Amino acid sequence: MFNNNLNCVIYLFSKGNYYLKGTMELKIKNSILRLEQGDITKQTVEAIVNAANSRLAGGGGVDGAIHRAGGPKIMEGCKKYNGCPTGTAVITTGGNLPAKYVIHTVGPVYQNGTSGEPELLQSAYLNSLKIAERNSIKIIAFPSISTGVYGYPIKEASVLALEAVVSYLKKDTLIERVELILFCLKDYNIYCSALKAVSKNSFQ
Ligand code: AR6
Repeated sequence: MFNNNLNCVIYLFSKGNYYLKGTMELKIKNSILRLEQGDITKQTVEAIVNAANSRLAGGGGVDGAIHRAGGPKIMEGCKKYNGCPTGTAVITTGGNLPAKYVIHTVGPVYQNGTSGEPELLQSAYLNSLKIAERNSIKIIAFPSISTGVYGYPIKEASVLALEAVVSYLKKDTLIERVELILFCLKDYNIYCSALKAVSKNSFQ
């Protein structure tokens, strides 16, 4: 996919097939948005984002995995904050993780989709990107926020997530690469379909 004004390109790997395990990239001005299947705790990026809860108390899912892999320094960092309201974000060390920082954000618990969840979900992505930018972080990886324990339907959440990231990268930003790390192939494929739709709507 190509657009002269925005230099929008999707590079496909894995034998040119969208639906095989692989990587999909969209170039947006000077930045790259990348989709990848994998474990976020293993990413060699400057910051990974945690799908936390508003008490920053640790938990299951990706939150549990990040605290386990990164060690107690991350919780020490969390305790310096008085929680993190839904849609906002805070930053701590990455402890023993390959990533130097963890940005903790809190997505909404899905109720019916008409209780402000879309706006709160997009705020979680946007506020994480703003904190990254304020800390001169150029490469950041997100999990699929709210689509596990918090029950957000992933087809809707993926479009909202990618719309938020694309809109951010369309502005002047020093962030060079944003990665969405999807834990399973099914989720990765859903995000690939969403990226095709979002890139079409955003760049036509
Ligand atoms: N790497 C990448 N993605 C992962 C990993 C991983 N290692 N592990 C899980 N996921 P969830 P939420 C995916 O439940 O819905 C916690 O208890 C997972 O497959 O982690 O925002 C917190 O403390 C799913 O697609 O986050 C909160 O209480 C996605 O991460 C609550 O869960 C998000 O699932 C937050 O719920």
